[in-house]
Amino acid sequence: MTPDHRQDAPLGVAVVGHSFMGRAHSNAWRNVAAFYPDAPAVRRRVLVGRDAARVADSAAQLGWEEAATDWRAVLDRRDVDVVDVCTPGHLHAEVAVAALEAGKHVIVEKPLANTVAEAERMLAAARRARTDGVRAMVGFNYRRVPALALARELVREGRLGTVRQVRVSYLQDWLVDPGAPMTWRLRRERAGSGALGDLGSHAVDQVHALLGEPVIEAQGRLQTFVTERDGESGPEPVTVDDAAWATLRTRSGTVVSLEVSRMATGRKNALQVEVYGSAGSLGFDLESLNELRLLTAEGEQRLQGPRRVLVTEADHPYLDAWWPPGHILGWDHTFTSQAADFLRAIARGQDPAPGFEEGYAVQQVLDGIARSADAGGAAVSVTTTAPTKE
Ligand code: SOE
Repeated sequence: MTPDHRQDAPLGVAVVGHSFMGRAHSNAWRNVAAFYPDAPAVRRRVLVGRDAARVADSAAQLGWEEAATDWRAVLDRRDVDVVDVCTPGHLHAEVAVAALEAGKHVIVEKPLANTVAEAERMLAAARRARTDGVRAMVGFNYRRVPALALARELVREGRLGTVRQVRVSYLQDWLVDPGAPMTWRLRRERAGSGALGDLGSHAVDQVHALLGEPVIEAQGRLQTFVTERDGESGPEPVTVDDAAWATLRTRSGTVVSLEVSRMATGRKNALQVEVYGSAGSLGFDLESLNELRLLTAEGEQRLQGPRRVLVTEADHPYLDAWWPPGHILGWDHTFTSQAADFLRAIARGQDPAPGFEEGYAVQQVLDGIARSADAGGAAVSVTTTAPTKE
């Protein structure tokens, strides 16, 4: 039985960053105790941002006890046990490494880092901290979509037979308009890459999670369709990709076709996954996130065909925490379930999944895709195992 940790002192949480992801994570920290009462209790101690007035407003609106502007000072606080990094990518390594060195459990929004070198430093810090019981996790929240968690179970149980092909795409359209303004997400020094890191990281993590084996080879292509956008003081160069394509090969020989874009007109938030095996197939689309399309070759051939499984039963992953069958979940629930899994891992003294090892592996694949694109699409080897020396 899951132990009840409610009698222990609540864990103090700090979130660094209060834009889109900071809000999504704040919502999770607010709801986690109500829906996952077996997880350790939390206190929402402090929300951190650069602008004192704006972060104070956000903290009040989102229900934080305090607001602060200096994340380093927050790391000195004894009443903060968990640091949740929701900043733009260029700050992930600095904040996460310092937080781990201060003995805080750390969760970092995806992608883990902007570069492999940063990811390596973060992983080394997480490994050192692990020896003191400090835990580190990457926020690949789509692992907590019940339908995708079920898909993973089915693949791992061998229900689809030998998996030969995977198609994974993540399509959005918020950059279709060339008049859409410049943001940090379009600056290499802030974001590391464009659609590749932002959306491709989720796609690659799903491949690793579903198949349970690493990608070992990549061929890639990157495209920037609109090369200049209006910034605060005039036009600025866009220094990241708008879209990326890749063919990946996993260790056992599964071939993956990957496509990500922020310029796919009409696609709002379409993470689509299709897995084709020798005995069946499945399909998922985040825009209908409670559904899995499943084909298992059972019974008479003339009656076979893909069927829609509504993944809302109490024995589907994560559903016992939420609503009765058919009362569907949304995008925000994944963050609450993620927070619950992180807290339980802390309480049990176990490493959460995905940890920094898995975040590092994704970073290596993204780097392989970019290296291949630089080399005109040539196949490049990808090593997803982190170096053991620190
Ligand atoms: C923006 O493209 C974004 O918010 C990503 O950064 C998230 O990870 C994804 O869940 C939704 O889209």
